[in-house]
Amino acid sequence: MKSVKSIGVRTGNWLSLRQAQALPFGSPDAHRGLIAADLDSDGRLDLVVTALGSKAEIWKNRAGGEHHWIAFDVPPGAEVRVGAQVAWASSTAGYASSVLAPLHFGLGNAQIAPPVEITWPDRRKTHMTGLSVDQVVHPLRP
Ligand SMILES: [Ca+2]
Repeated sequence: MKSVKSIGVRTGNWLSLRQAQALPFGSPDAHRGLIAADLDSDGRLDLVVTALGSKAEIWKNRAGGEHHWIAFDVPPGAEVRVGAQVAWASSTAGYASSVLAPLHFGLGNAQIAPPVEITWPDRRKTHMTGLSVDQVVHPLRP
């Protein structure tokens, strides 16, 4: 039997199940696993979720706006800093969840990505500046 009492929303607040039913996610479920990835290469992260006793679901991100992004195709163990944002390439992201490469960074209205620092698994570093937005970067190891 599924038991869902609340749901987390983007603002970091929790909604009651009754409030959550008004959101455009369909019926509430006891979701456990999650993968965030840009499945259709439109620059918006989509979600694949699993639920107890149910089939996996794909939640396509249909958010509007003209926000920019940049992504880096790096191996597990690499760390990427884009301005003040940092992300680590890993194949796991918590209980029953995973991460798909590339690492994705939101850039808001920026027309050029902030300075980038990549720390490779062997601790060598690569620095990049002036990168165009809305692209997947395939950096070469030093
Ligand atoms: Ca997408």
